Amino acid sequence: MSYKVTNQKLNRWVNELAELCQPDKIHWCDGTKEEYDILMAQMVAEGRAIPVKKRPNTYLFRSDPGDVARVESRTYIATREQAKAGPTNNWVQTDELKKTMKALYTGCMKGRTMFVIPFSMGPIGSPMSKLAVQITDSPYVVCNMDIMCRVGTKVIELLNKGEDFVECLHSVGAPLKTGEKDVLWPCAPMENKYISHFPEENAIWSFGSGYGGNAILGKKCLGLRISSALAEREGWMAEHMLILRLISPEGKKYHVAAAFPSACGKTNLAMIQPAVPGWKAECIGDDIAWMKIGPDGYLHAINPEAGFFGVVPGTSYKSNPMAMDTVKENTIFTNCALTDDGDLWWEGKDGDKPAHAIDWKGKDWNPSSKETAAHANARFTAPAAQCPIISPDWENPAGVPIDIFIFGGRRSAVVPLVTEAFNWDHGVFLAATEASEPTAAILDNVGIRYDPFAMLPFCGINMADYFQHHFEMGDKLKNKAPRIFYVNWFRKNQNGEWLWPGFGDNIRALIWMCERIDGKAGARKTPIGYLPEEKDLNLKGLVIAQEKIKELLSVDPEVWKAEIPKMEKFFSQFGEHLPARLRNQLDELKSRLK
Ligand code: O2Y
Ligand code: MN
Repeated sequence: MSYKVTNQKLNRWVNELAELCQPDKIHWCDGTKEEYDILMAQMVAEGRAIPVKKRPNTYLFRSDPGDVARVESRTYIATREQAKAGPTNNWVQTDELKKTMKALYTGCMKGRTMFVIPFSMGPIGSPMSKLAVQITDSPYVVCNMDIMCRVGTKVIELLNKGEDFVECLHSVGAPLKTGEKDVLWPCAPMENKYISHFPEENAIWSFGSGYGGNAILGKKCLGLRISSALAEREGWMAEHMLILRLISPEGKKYHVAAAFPSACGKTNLAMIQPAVPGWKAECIGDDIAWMKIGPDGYLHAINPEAGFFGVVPGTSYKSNPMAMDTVKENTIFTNCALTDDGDLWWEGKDGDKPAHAIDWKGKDWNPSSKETAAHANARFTAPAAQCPIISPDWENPAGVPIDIFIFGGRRSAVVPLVTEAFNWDHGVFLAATEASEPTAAILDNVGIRYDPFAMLPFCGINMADYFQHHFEMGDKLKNKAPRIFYVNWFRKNQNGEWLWPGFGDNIRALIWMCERIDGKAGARKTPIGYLPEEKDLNLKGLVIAQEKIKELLSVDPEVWKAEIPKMEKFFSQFGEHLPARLRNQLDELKSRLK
């Protein structure tokens, strides 16, 4: 250990867990480049990491085929009473889950090293940040955490001054017998995977998976599930939102926080290249926003993460040139294909398919292969600082003041391009009824999944309490609250063609939002909110048929009436717990549609 730890709670916790998990060694991480390089070199020597020749300091990992994504069915919120977790979470009583998991953790690190990772979510020392310590037996996780969080001795200095920390325990759940040869990607079978959260104790216990959000505990586990509980208790907001700064041709800055369910282009919007000349965008975060009311009364946001853990397939110079440039070096790729010339390939990358590659399972692949070369959830882990449009304020400890909240989903029909909420309560209702069509569906209109605030898999408290918390935040913010909008980039015409070009042209909807804030843009009142007329949108330079714009901005009350029973059914699961203000919003929508 290159530092002294005087935080007694931390020493006690690590000792207790060493006794339980029985690792061969304990390694206290310092987060330095030297440490990262040594761990990577070891993983290369063991055959776990493959250096990607064409990208400096970049490595490819291949996971176990049964350990490729977050597993919602194995993700738990454990509280003393079920009502605290609510109907949308997998609940297990705290003591019961601890008993089950302690049995699994007993001896689980035999033959392995226990790494202790002190880290900060958010700039170290910011009043909006949180300290945490992750214990893990995966060097792959250590290297990912190094990129995704702020790891190191500065965190230890704060802990030694007595600051508290969130306890994050992780094991791949694959102990080694004496002399047993390790597999390349150790993990436990599905029935032994547990991604467990104890929001009443600020603790995370993850077992059996080495992948992504299951193992990089700063991300969804702490960044959203534990933090949504902390935020409710402490009066702030932990949201599944990108943070973006837009700069108008006149140099005025607008800050946007946007929440979308998966596969709605969140990372693309976070790194947008505006198609309207004169407008610029800077990226502050692509996935999580922590927001507090500042001394000025406005809502200030920080990105608690230090890196991007982005989906690789579909990323290209057309869809997201800034992400492509971000991952040119110093990046960890997981489950992509390796080309014969020492680069990576994935479905949706620019250019021709390679004639031959090694797929994500390590097998020969060619364009006639039945399976994809990269896994659909293949990921890159890259430092945020490498993004060419990262904002100079992305690590500002005071955060940035948020002007605009955006919600949205992927809907081939019904939902217009952009809508403005009538007021905060109506905005909470729009967010609470955020919904998307499953992308795997080939046929349109096969059904929608409600994903309120894009938080369904990430809310560590009863979702009804989470809604109520948002109403109360609005009460505190009063006229300084962000204005709330809802977007749908994915509407199609009757022939199944996209109506809107998306990507850089999404700036046109964002410009309307900025102009609404400044009182410069018009709108018409509809039963579902304020919508722009064609003349209110900046469509200069966009070649688009007028009937497409008309359809994108249309609201059919009959079609919307058919949405009401679906919303009622979704809300009904919360019973009496549903905030009255949400019920009122639904009633008001009904009467506006009459
Ligand atoms: O698949 C995983 O392990 C992680 S899921 C994820 C990763 C980065 C950002 N967002 C998500 C998500 O599911 O929202
Ligand atoms: Mn996400």
